[in-house]
Amino acid sequence: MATLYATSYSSNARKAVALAHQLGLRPPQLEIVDVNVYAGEGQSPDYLEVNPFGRVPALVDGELMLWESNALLIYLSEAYGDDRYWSRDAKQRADIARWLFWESAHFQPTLTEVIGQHAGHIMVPALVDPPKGPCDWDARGLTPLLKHLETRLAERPYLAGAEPTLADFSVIAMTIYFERLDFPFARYPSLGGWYRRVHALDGWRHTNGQPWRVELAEP
Ligand SMILES: N[C@@H](CCC(=O)N[C@@H](CS)C(=O)NCC(=O)O)C(=O)O
Repeated sequence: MATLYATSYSSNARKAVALAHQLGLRPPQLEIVDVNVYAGEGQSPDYLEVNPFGRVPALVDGELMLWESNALLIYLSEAYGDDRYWSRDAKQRADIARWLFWESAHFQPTLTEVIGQHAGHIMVPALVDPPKGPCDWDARGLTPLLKHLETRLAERPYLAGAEPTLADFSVIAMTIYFERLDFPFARYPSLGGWYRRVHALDGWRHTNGQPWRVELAEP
């Protein structure tokens, strides 16, 4: 039996919860344990044994203790998914891997800078001060990333081709805040179409239902 540590407030954790559900992983094969890192639960000595950085998600599977959400996606797909949503073809796999690295190194850090306080304040207002103004969706640094997504997704329905892959499960994660933060979907129609397609996948729909639904506080 494997254990996935997650919380619905975490976009990174929801990647792994969504993929696990999409792959058909259910208890007792995979138990999901809620660790509310925003209430300090990530800092408990027991949890720090699992992830020394006290963050979610993390996975324990026998001897393996794994953290970093995109590494979890690869592992779940290889260990339990027969490489579904990943690939056995070297070129296709490289393309998917490129998106995982890009998400972690560029897309997520840039978005965190631009919308982190807005999203944080909506989710955990007790911990995060209100932002000074609305999100700047034209912030320098973010626009080229969004434009590239738009161009890519005008050419194909999913990031790495005709079918959903780990690339989509990864890059979609930070977009869970987009609707609430008035993302200008009209300016990015292909990105918007992809957003709706990925959110309609069984795994992502699952993260929008209890107990994984993020209960957003009213602003
Ligand atoms: N690069 C890591 C980031 C993990 C991460 O920062 N998780 C956040 C939630 S999205 C967290 O646990 N934050 C709690 C904290 O910083 O103490 C990953 O992709 O798994």
